[in-house]
Amino acid sequence: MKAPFILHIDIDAFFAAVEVMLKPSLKGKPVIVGGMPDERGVVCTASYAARKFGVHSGMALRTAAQKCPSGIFLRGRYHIYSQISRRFFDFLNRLSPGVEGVSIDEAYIDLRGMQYLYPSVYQMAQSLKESVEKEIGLKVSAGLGFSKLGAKLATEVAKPGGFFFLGDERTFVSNLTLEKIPGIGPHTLLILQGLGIKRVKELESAYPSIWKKLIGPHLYSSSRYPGNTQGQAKSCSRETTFPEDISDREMIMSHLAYLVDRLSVYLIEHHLFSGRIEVKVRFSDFSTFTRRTTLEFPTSSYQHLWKTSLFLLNQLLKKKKLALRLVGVKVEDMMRQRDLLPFVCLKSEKLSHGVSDIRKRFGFSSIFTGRELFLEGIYPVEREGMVLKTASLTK
Ligand code: TTP
Ligand code: MG
Repeated sequence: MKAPFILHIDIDAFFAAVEVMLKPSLKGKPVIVGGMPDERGVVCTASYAARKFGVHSGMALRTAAQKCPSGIFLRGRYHIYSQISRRFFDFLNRLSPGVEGVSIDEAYIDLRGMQYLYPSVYQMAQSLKESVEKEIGLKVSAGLGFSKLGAKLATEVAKPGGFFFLGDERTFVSNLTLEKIPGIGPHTLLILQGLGIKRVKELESAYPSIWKKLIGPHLYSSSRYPGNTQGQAKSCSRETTFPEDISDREMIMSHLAYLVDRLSVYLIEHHLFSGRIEVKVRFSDFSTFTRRTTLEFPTSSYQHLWKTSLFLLNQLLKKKKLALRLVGVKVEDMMRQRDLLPFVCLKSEKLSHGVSDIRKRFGFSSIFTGRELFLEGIYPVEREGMVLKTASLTK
């Protein structure tokens, strides 16, 4: 089958684009989502108009304000972004049985078998891109490829708003620097750079066996097709930078409890169970540590996730005697309910599902744990949750 059958789609400037859709007077303006210019915390995303000033995701809000004094800063409304993300994935899942979610606004779609409905695979890809845009009301970029890597790299070329096909993926990839290749971590990168290797083609000629291991599978193995994960992300995380550094352990625990609660709701809503959990802390000197563990059994229950996160947090807090700047939590190794029937009757699992049903009817904030209530005095409480300083929905 010698045709490019993998489509990668990524929503342009996602959070900022949603804000513009909801308030069209922001169109073409430098919109920066993440918080106010004088606040701590980082930019979640910026509109393309703001990017022209050098603003990007992850940049400190204060730096963004210096670079772009005319920026329109917004805190972000995460429940709206997740609703739109759900619509995006529901739509993709109706198009193809092979959809692999990469993050909140990004997915691979397996087009095999659908080509008979269109005059060519290119027209099919373009037409699907347009139908996604129509469905969600936002511009997306799309890349067509023989492999997931090729499709994703094509999307990067297509951004913003375009559609692209690399053609000869192997040649394109061989000209890239190594850090562009997913799966080559900082450690490997450092070793290879130490050997004087910067580009993929240098690796291929000097160490063909390493090239075969690191790059080959991306381009040629059967795993180059999107897995049938029905739009399910491989991991999901929630983190927040505090308005001020916190040394009070109870208060740190309350923040973590809230983030764990949000993750539990995410898992329940998506009929997923998590096999692993990771807690992250950043101390006031910006040093960052993470600790992860395999859960006793896959779960979506708040109680189980919380118990393990608290254990990990306590270990992390021993690292330094400093106040904390950020706390975060991530669930990984997610699996679907149907693979786990023996576990789903557990009492705490049922309790979390019950809480989730109440929240569906009356809003997230209709029910909180006692520990979460500590946060009420600090953050505004809206129907769909508390408005933390930076509740980023990361990959
Ligand atoms: P991206 O797809 O990486 O970025 P984007 O959609 O804003 O812009 P583009 O794809 O056009 O380059 O991430 C999707 C959303 O995830 C983004 O709108 C905001 C959120 N996000 C964070 O909250 N923190 C981050 O560090 C990143 C990279 C993204
Ligand atoms: Mg995007």
